[in-house]
Amino acid sequence: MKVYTYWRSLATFRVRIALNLKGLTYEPIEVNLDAGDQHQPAYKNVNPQMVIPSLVLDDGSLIYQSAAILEYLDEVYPKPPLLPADAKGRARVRALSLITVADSHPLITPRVRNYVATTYGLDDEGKAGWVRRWFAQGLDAYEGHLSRDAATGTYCHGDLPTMADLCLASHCAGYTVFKGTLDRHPTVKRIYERCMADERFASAHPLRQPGAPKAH
Ligand SMILES: N[C@@H](CCC(=O)N[C@@H](CS)C(=O)NCC(=O)O)C(=O)O
Repeated sequence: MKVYTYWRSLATFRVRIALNLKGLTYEPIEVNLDAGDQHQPAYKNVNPQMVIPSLVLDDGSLIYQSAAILEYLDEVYPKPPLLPADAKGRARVRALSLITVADSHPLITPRVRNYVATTYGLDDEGKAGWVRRWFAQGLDAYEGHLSRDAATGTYCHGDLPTMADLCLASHCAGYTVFKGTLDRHPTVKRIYERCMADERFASAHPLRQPGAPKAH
């Protein structure tokens, strides 16, 4: 299978972790978001939404949207599972995942932050402030849920990583790349540190990908 990827893409970070957890190999194909490659016909023909990640299976089928890709991988390669066995647990893990996938991350993607910067005249620090503001609001939501729920364990849901941890890791990685700190979010911080101590998460981190800056 092929994965259209770029070092800084947080949605692709989620997918890279899942592929690592499942022990799957893939061919990475770079889409340089900073150069605008996502808008070129070569990629638009693959994914008309012009966003990454895209997963292309060996039979040529396209799977897109990171959450759909994670669920596809989990159904086809069930071990280790990314979702709990019970319906209530699955609802909780999906809900935690959607805090970043549906609510926070869409506000900070390059197309949105560049539009806001151009329209309202933000400089680089203004753009970073916009990004941190929405990530921080998502972190408040994560901390509120994770710190009070009995289902929270070593990871977001119990003592094994689930889809929620992949999403939380992408959220925290984005926040810290934009110079945010997790000091106000101790439960999130504990879980994120646990995730990143695992090489399957750590090696998928944006700053460990080819093309990433040495110091960011
Ligand atoms: N909801 C989508 C978001 C995809 C997305 O916006 N990806 C970003 C990179 S993380 C992208 O390709 N952005 C291109 C742009 O904003 O122009 C998913 O989870 O896959």
